[in-house]
Amino acid sequence: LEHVTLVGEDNISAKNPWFPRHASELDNCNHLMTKYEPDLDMNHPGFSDKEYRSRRKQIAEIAFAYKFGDSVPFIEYTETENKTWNAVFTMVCELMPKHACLEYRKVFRTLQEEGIFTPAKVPQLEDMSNFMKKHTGFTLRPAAGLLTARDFLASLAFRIFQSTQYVRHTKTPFHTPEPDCIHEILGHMPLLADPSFAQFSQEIGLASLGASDQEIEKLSTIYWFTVEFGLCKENGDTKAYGAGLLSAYGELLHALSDKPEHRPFDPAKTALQPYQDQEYQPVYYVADSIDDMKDKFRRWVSQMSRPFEVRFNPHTCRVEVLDSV
Ligand code: NLE
Ligand code: FE2
Repeated sequence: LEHVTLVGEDNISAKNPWFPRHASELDNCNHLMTKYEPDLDMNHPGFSDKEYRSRRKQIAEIAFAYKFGDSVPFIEYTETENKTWNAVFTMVCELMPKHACLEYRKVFRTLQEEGIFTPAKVPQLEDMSNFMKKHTGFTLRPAAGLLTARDFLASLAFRIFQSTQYVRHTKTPFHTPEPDCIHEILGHMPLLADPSFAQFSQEIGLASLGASDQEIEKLSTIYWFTVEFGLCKENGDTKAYGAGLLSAYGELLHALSDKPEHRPFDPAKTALQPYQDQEYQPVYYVADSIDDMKDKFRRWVSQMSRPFEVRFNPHTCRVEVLDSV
């Protein structure tokens, strides 16, 4: 950009939806999708478990009360919750060396060495947040459940990841359709502590600010097939980098078997692929590498039709809006 002028709050066209300009405004970006709430979904493993439902409520209250700048409240996880963590963690430790991408394996080891990843206890979000902050500047804020794509993506623009804090039902340790903190911690957080992956995550967030509903749909589809369910090549082998695979061993093995279809990652096509979140995916997209995926995404996203550009100022935690002249 050669000539840019900063655009004030009022000067963005009314056609572009509101978006947060400062990280503190993420306090307003916590709208939930209710489809998987254990209270509302009869198929949820916690539907008939009163104790589980009240525990979920209790932990959701923490997220609703949270304000920007607070540290993430400590949760004393129960014996049952720690047992569920232990089952998933043990499985991931077994499969990860062979099936996870290099970037993931590297951070995973560091988390073990620092005593944050242990078999016995669900890690605290505050400890995870401090760890990520040291490596990439990403931090966490607690979320009560599955957020709308617009709210969730907006937070990434500020290098903030909205993370659930409750644990999946103990009946279904190896796969759940909704996010829970085991998925966030084992699936997402190691890669958010990788500089290149963190950069990609922020860029998809920046692209979402003020975008139309249609563009948000495309960006969340790309997010789905990369950050959640992405595969990549590594020395001729196929590895997983998607969080929904790394936190669910059943789907990890399915994804790497010859059952589903593998297609090369191509943002223009991937962005239009319909998906569902109830069952294992029938289609996965394979990138040559995480860096290659990031380059292809950048090229594709630069053609998006927003009439302004945004850039994040890390000193002020503010997103600056630039009018291209
Ligand atoms: N299926 C994943 C798991 O069980 O960890 C969660 C996916 C959330 C999109
Ligand atoms: Fe996720």
